[in-house]
Order: sequence, then C-alpha cells, then structure tokens
Amino acid sequence: MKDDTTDKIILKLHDVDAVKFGEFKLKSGLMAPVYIDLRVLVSHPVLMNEVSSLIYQRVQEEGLQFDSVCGVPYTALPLATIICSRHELPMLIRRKEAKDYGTKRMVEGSFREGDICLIIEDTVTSGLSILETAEVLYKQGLKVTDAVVLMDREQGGVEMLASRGIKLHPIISMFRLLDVLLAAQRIDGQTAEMIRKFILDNNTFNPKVDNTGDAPATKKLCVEQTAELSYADRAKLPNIHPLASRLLRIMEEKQSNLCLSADVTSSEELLGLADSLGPSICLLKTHIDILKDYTEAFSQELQALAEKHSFLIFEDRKFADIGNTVKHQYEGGLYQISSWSHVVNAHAVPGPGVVKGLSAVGKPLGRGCLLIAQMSSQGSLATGEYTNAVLQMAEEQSDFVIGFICGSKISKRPEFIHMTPGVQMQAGADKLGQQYCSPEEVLHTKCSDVIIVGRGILEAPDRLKAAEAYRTAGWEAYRKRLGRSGQ
Ligand code: S5P
Repeated sequence: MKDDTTDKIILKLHDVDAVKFGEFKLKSGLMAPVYIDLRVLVSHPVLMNEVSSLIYQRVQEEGLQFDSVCGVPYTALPLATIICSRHELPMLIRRKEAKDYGTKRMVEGSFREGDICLIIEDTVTSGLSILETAEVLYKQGLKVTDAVVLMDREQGGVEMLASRGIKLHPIISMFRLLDVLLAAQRIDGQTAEMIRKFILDNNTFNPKVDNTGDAPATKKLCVEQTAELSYADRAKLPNIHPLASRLLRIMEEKQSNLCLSADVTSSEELLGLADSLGPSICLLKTHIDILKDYTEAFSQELQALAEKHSFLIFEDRKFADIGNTVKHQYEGGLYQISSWSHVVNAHAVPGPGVVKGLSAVGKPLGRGCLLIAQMSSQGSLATGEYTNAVLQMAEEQSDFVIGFICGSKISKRPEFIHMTPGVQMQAGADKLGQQYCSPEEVLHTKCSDVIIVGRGILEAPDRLKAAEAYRTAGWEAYRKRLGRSGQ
C-alpha cells in the first residue's frame, strides 16, 4: 500500500470531520483529546469508496484467506458491503440489537461450520467490538483468524486481539495520523505531543487481567479491572455471604469449579452419580421435579452424600413468582426444597419481591440464591438492560443473593459467584436451542467461576472419566486466568 495514498486519506478524513480534536468521552468512559468518527463516511461516497479500496488492498497485500467477510456493525457495515459487492465476496451480517435476539438469527447469510470469516472494522481502541463480533461468529461455528481496521488508536487493540488468536491489520495508526496532520499544519506540535502522551498513558490492554470491557452488563468478557483474587482469597472477604465462602473454600480444596447438572429421572441413578462423581465436583445441581420417584428419604441420602464428599446441593428451581408464592414453593409442597438444598435460583422478572420471599425462608437456614442474569439458550431475552437490572437487584439483596447464572462474569464484586451453564468440551448447540461453550472459554475468556455441565458428562461412555476431564479443564482454565498455570 502506498503511504501517500494513506496520507491523502488521512487529510480527507480530517476534511470531513471524521477526526476531531477537543474533549470526548469514549465508550469506555475515558475522556480523550481526539475522537475518530467514521460514521460520517456514508455522506461522502467518493471517500467511502477510497477507504474501501484501501481496506481491500490491505487484505490482498496480506494474502488473507477467508470464506466470507463481516463488517462490525454499524460503521464498518457499508465498508464491508462495498468491498464484497465490488470484489464479489460472500458477506455475513452480524445482528446487533438485543431486541432482535429473540426472534431473529444473530448472523445473516449462508455459511458452513468451520468457515473462516474476515472481520472488517472502522476504528479500534481496545479491540472489544471486534471480539464481540467474533464471539457471535464463533457461536455459529465460524472461525475468525484476521481482522482489518482502518484506524487503530494504538491503545492495546492489536495486543488484546492477538491474545485471543485474532491478528489485527491496521491501516492508519494514531501516531501516523498525528504526523500527517502536523506536517500539513492541521494541528500544532503541542496538540500532537499531548495526544501522543495520552495514547501512551492509556493503553487498555493488560495481559495479566482481562480488562477489555466497557459496559458490564452487555459485554461478554471479564469485567475485572483490578488484580484477580483466588477462590481462597475471595472466601475470606469480610462481606462475603457465609455460604458463598463455604463454596469457594470447597472449590479451592477440591480444585474443582465443576457443578454437575444431574438431570436424571430416577433417584437411584441420581444418588449413584452423587456418590461416584461427588469427589470431582463442588456443586451438584438437581431438577427435583423431573424425578419420577422422589421421597423424603432420597433428600436425606443426598444430603449425607453432600457431607461425605463435600459438595453443595443446588436445586435449579428457577423461581419466578411473587414473593408470597415463592415462599410457599420454596418451603412447602412435596419437595420442601429449603430443607435440603443449599442453593436455589430465581428469575428477576417479578422484581425484588421474589428474592424477599425466598430470603424470608432461606436466610434463617443459611441458604443462598443465584439470580438468573443471562441464559445459555438461543434467543434468550435476558440480555442488556435486563441483565443490568438483575445485577442491581443482587447488590441490593446481597445478604441472600450469592451470585448469578450467567454467560460470563457480569459483576466486579468478588463476593458474587458466577455460574455458567451450556458447557461442553466442544462448542456447539443441541436441537432445542441450548448453546455450548468450552470450559476454557467460560472460565478463562469469560471469567465465570463455575461451569455447570449436564449432558457433557451424563452422555459420556464413562461418566467419572468425563467429570474428571471437565474438572481438570475447568481448574486449568481458572489457574491460567490467575496467571499461575503450571505452578
Ligand atoms: O441458562 C441456563 C440456565 C440453566 S440453570 N441454561 C441452562 O442450561 N441451565 C441448566 O443447566 C439447564 O436447566 C440444565 O439443567 C443444565 C444444562 O444441561 P446440559 O445438559 O445442556 O449441560
């Protein structure tokens, strides 16, 4: 690519106000002295074509291999469209709106599992937007190896994406942009120097912790900004719920962040699982209402096995009614859940009353509750603002809420435990909308704390061997996250 072509484009971008100097709030909340707004390109078709050509030249120069192209919505979408139309390349569209999630596909276009998709982006700061798009594509079985970006703010995006296996190819770097604008006397030396300093002082990538994120509730990556605490350290936090502390201690002692989802229908089989897999797990999750032969004696035996093998019991009842009703459902009826289950979970749909009702029964017994902040099933409506509201509800009732059912870490408070279902060794899906991520992705990339595994273990030829494989994979991913793997 000729440097002077790039330099001319820099000046033209400045002409159309796509590069602005002043005080700007970035997506991350950070105040920045320079802002790149390539959204204006759509009003300048000649420049739009030139930029598209520049991107495609880069793709060719690098000899990138791919089956389709996806522009990160929205700004890069028309750029990808022009490139794909002009060069007759297949394109994919990633949907962005949460409200569309329930009814529409997340990726539009035709593709096959294993296809490589090239991502095109207009501007990169941390690289998070590219990663979010890549994650949506991964979920569909696509691969992402490379991404091309017009403007790189040089604040850690290249490094962050490299750490996630994506090679970023920037066309214009912030330092180059400053040099060109300075040489053309569009900015003065003082401004250029101040911005250079800002860029160097504000690198968003810290390889030790995953600090790539912005809005906690919508992103799928770790929200941890400070040093990661171990399970053992978190168990000792002054404000931690005693049950959360107990679970974290069990996890550390047994080197297990594995919750077995014991979705079987006979009590004999369930007790057999609890006894044989008990040493490998920190938590055993039940759906008590799928048992065909529940008796009180069963719940007593299960509790004895929980004591014997040191795991907690989690009845996945997903309470979702008004406070007064859930109180009865939790305490009474056939199952008397509160009498034997250490942990239960609830949907936040009814509002805080659901937690209040459960807490009235469970708190005096030392029980704890998980709020369902996100779900693993395709088309789940528990996203965005809903997830934010769940987070808020948990914070307001942290004397009973010990954490979340979620796809990735959503709260910065180390007292909360994040548990993630939809886990199998191979990413994929079942026929009824369940979506799977690997233990490594859940615990390392998404920084959750506990993997919930059902059929990955239950349908394996050797359940014990499979449980051990999940325990080991989960533990290694957690250690890697702490930056202590191999120690
Ligand atoms: O979002 C969710 C929440 C839960 S608790 N998605 C889920 O799959 N679960 C539960 O986790 C689900 O009810 C089932 O018991 C388990 C996943 O089972 P698997 O066989 O798909 O691993």
